[in-house]
Amino acid sequence: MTTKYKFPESFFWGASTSATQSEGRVEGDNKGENIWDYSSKEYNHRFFDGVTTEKTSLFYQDYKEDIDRMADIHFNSFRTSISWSRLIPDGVGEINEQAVEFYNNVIDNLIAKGIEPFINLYHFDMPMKLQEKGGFENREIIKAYKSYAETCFELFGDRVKYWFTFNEPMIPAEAGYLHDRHYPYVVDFKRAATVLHHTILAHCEAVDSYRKKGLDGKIGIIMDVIPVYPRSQNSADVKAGNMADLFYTRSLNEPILLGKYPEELIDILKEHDQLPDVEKNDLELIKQTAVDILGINYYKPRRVKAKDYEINKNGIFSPEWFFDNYEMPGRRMNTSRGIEIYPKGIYDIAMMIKEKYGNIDWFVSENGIGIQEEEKFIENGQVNDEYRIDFLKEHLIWVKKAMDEGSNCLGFHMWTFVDCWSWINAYKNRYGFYRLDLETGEKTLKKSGEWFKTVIDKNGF
Ligand code: BGP
Repeated sequence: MTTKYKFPESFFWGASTSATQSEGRVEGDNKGENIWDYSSKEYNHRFFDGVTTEKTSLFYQDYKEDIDRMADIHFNSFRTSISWSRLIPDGVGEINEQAVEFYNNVIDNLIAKGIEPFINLYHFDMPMKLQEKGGFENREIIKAYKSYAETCFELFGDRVKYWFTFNEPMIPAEAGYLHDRHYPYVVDFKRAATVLHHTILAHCEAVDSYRKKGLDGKIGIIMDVIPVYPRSQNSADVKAGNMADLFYTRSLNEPILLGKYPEELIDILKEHDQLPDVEKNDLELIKQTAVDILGINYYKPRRVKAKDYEINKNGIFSPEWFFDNYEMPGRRMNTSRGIEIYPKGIYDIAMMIKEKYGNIDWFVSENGIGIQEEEKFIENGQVNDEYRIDFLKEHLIWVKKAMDEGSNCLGFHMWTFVDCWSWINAYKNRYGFYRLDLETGEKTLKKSGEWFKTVIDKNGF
């Protein structure tokens, strides 16, 4: 069969996961608690079927076999994160030697199998001890994060060549401090803005530390640079779209990728008394910091319309004062996850990166489809997930088109490798190339995993 969509020889193929979602905990591992260990226990009703972080996918104990499983389907790269609270149980201070050994083993095993480790430092998982002191709301966190990042560079920087400071830094601010989805379940825009500002500064400090160490590798960040689609070209809809873009995308992309907060945002926040405290050197630091590589997580587009009703502006300030989310009639849905499927979005992102953000090197760091009750699709012991193959094909075709038009896309990582635990949804929706049997811990390759192997072998399909 001919390969219609051919990717470059050097293309990164693999999958991504995160520490908290995959490692699990075993007795005596000396891991410190993080906000997910805590909230999945204390706010158990908020998690699907009440599943906590205790057992998540068992990567801590199965890492050797799991890396063999990756090699079996010919991955040449894999992203996971380091768990801050595993490495430094109190967030600052003493290092957990068992964690050092674990991460060394993971990195060494990956390299031995020809799989490039992509290591992320923070995937939503604040150590509980630091959350108790205010987490990202407390400016002190910048120092703590910088020191944690430096510890990681020192311990693993000789072998890890691709580092990432944060995964989707907007989420902890937005879900944890504005929309009541993640712990600490605060609803307060100014506090969310403070969290975001401190996160950006922590990112800048870590990049700076990495550069100063003169290590031979690249450092970047993983974000969702979501394209916004207004309902229509009516000026009210377009304006609503611009506001959604300003608050949820440009507020983060521009400081990280252009070195500057958007002026319009500052003006609006000033007008509504929502500006976080900004110290003298903060803006200079943001201006000086540039990344080498960008990871893009893409799941869904953002559709927006003008507000149906004027709202009472005496309440808690919110970006949703300026727009309504829009459910486009006839949109194609992933009903398990309740989100729209729109493969062209990945192409639009690539073009946005090309046009607005200097065509920086990037890769798809997450893309995938979560399906509830996936056991329904088991045939002869294997999940026959044709829908996942179709989903990946469609997205890859758009990635390829963007590359043909000059986008510097370096690879594609599927979310995820083995079905993993998720924030809020726990094990409700399955995303993996391998199915995890929650009862037995057994991991079996799905049809999509077999298909992905053929794609890697041919560098295309
Ligand atoms: C991304 C996160 C991942 C993963 C994924 C799927 O935003 O970076 O950690 O969870 O979404 O999300 P969910 O499992 O909630 O459907």
